[in-house]
Amino acid sequence: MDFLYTYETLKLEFPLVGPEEAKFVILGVPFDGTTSFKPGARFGPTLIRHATLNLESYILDYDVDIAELPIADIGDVAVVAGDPRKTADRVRETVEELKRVNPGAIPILLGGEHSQTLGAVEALKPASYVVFDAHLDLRESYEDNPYNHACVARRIGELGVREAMFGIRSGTREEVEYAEREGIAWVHARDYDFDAFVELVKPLPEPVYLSVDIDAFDLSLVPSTGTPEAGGLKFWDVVEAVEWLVENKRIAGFDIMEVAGSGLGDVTALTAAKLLFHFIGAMGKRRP
Ligand SMILES: [Mn+2]
Repeated sequence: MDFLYTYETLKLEFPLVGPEEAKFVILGVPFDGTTSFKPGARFGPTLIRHATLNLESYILDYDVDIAELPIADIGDVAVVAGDPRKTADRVRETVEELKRVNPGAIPILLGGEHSQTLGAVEALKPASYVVFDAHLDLRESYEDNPYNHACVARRIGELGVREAMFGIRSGTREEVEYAEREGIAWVHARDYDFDAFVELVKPLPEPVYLSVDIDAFDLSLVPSTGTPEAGGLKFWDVVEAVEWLVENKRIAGFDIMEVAGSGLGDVTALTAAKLLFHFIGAMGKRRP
């Protein structure tokens, strides 16, 4: 099938199926129009796909070969340069198109600015939003734009979606007060552990949209990202949380965002690719 706003690009190298029959559908969002600090997120989707060439499709942790799972790659969204709202509209329409032909598909966004998660959440209407991020992203507006990457969690909360955030180590006093007023739960990266994750996520209503802003990880794992912050999470901490989530909650969609970089073999993209394979592998292992 053809999507209105996507185009062909580098794809995962193992056998893929069409979006109509896929369980997992990859969509690149090469947008970095409101990046505040370090540019390059427009290269994230391509760099992540390229980084997967370095990985075995067999995930030995789970005894699952993800090359045997029905995965589609529908290419990248044609972005509207500099306009996060119009680009997120295209993400929303693409995900809506996908869900019309294949309601059971799980969209997986590879980004690209975190602002674009909003489009997928609008399309999927999940009950809850679980996010790993260094930043609260709860600003009303930033640089005169309410659809700036620094506002994405605020916009998602306004849709009536319950939110829980992990790996946080950056925000303004206003954002902290807003979270408290609205009952938005968040865990500082310094206080993060598996028990804290399960305690907050267990009561959340399903389905859950899971978003990983790659800057949640420690800087050593993700040097190329739009707004890097020292003091982040370990790789296996996030994988363990993802495993619990896919085992215990219905998943509406997943994304890995804010991967930047300028060259093949980028460390940040390698971290993202490994996480991508673990998400799909853990989903594949999950009991039906
Ligand atoms: Mn962030």
